[in-house]
Amino acid sequence: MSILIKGGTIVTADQTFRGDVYCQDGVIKAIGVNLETPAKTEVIDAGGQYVMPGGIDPHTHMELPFMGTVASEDFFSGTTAGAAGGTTMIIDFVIPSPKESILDAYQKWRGWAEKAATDYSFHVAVTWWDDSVHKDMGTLVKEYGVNSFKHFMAYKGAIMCDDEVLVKSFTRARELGAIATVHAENGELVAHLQKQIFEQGITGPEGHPLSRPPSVEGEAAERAIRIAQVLDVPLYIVHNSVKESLNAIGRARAEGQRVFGEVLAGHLLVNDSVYRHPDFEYAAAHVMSPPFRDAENQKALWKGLQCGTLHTTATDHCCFCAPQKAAGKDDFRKIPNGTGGIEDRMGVLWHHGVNPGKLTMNEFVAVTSANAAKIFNIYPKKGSISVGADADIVVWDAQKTRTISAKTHHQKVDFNIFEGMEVKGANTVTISQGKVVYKNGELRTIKGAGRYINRPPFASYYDALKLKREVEKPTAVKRTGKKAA
Ligand code: DUC
Ligand code: ZN
Ligand code: ZN
Repeated sequence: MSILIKGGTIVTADQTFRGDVYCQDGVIKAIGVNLETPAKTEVIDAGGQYVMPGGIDPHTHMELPFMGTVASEDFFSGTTAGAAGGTTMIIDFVIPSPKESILDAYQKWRGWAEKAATDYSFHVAVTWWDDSVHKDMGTLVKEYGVNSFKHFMAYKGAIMCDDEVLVKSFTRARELGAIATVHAENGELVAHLQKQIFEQGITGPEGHPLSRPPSVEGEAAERAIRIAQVLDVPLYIVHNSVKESLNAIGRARAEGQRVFGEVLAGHLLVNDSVYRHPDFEYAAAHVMSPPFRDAENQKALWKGLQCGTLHTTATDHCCFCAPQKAAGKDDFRKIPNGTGGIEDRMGVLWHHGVNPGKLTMNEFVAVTSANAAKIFNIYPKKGSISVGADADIVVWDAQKTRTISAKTHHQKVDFNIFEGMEVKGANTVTISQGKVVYKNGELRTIKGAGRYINRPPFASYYDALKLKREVEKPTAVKRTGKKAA
C-alpha cells in the first residue's frame, strides 16, 4: 500500500519547503519535487495545503478508572477522535493503584489499548514504593520500552507520592536513563483547602479552583525541580497552568537544568470564570486539575510557549459525562476531575497560535509533535517529515473553517470545553502508518490498527552521568583528631 502526497508545502519543526511525500509500508520512502507516481499508489492532492507531522498528544487518559468511575473515552474512540483532528499518536498513562504491581498495571493498560486505532505509548506512574517497584521500573525500561515515570504530587490518600517516594523513584529513573514527570500540585494543601472551603459552605464547582490556588501548583513545581536538580534527573512537568510554575521552570533552565514544560490547550484557552457559572452541569464539566486559570495566567502560558519555557502542548484528555460529574452535585470534591480535547488541540492551537502570529508554523509543529517526540526519545521516527520516519502525517488547509461542538465531535463525551469556537485551519487528511484514517469528514480508522511504540532510555545521557560521577567522586576530608587552634 502506498500513498503519494503531491504538491503541498511541507512544514516541519525547522523547515518549510515545497515537495511531494511518498509513503510505502507505513514509512516515508521519498521526499522531493515532482516525484513519479508508482503503480497502485493513492495520490493525495495537497495543492495549496501544508503537509505536517501528525500530532502527538503526550498526555491522555483513555478509559481511566478514576475517582470512583471510569473515563468515558476508550482507546479506540479516543484515538479515532484524535485522528479526526490530526493527532496520530498518544502517550497515555498507566496508573497503578497503591500496592498494585506496576508491571501488572502496565499489562492491564496494554490490554485495554489493543483497540487503539493509531499508535500509542505509556508513561508509567509510580504511586507507591517498595523493592518490587524499584525492580519493575528496571524491567519496564529494559524490556518494555518505557522511558518516563509519572508522579502525582496531589490526590492525597489515593495516588499521591510523598517526597520519600519522589526521591526514591527519581533516583531510580536516573539510574535507568528515564525521565521523571510530575503532576505538580501540593496534595496536602489541596486536601486542607478543600476541607476548609467545604466547611465554609462552598459546596459547588466554584470551590474547585479556590482549593487549588496558583501557589499550590508553584510550590510543587519548584519542589519537584529542586529534587530533580539534587538527583540530577531530567524532569518533565505536565499541565503547567500558572506563572509560578513557569518562573520555576525558567529559573531552573537558566541555571542549566534539564526541565521541560507542557501546557494544555484547555489552559491556554478556557478562563476560570466557567467555575462560577450558575448551571452545575456546565461548571462541573470544566472541573479538572489543575483548574482553568485567569486571563493573566493564560497570557503567561502563551508567552511561555513562545519563549521556550513550555515545550509541548497536550490535552490531559480524560472525559466524564454529565451523569458521572453529578457524583459531586453536593460536594465539589467528588466531581470526577477531567476534561476532553484530543480532537481539537491541533485546530485551536493553529487558530489561536499561528493565525494571530503568536506561533510560526514551524513552532506549531514543534509544540504539537516534534518536541514531544524529542523529549520522549522517539524522534525522528515520530514528529518529523523525513525519509525513514513513520508516515503519520496531516494535510492541513489553513483556509478551512469549522465550529467546534459536542454535537458534531467524535469524542465519546457529552461536552466540549471549546463549544462554539470557530476555528480557521484544519486537517483535510490524516494519515497513520501510511494509511488514510481521515479524509474530508470521513473517518476510516480501524480498531486495533494502532501499535505500541517502544521508547528507549536516554542511554547516552546515563552514560555521561556515570562518567561525570566517576570524574567528580566526592573526597572525604581526613581528620587528625587534633583540636583546631
Ligand atoms: N487531572 C485531571 O483533571 N484528570 C485526570 C488526572 C489529573 O491529573
Ligand atoms: Zn495531572
Ligand atoms: Zn493527566
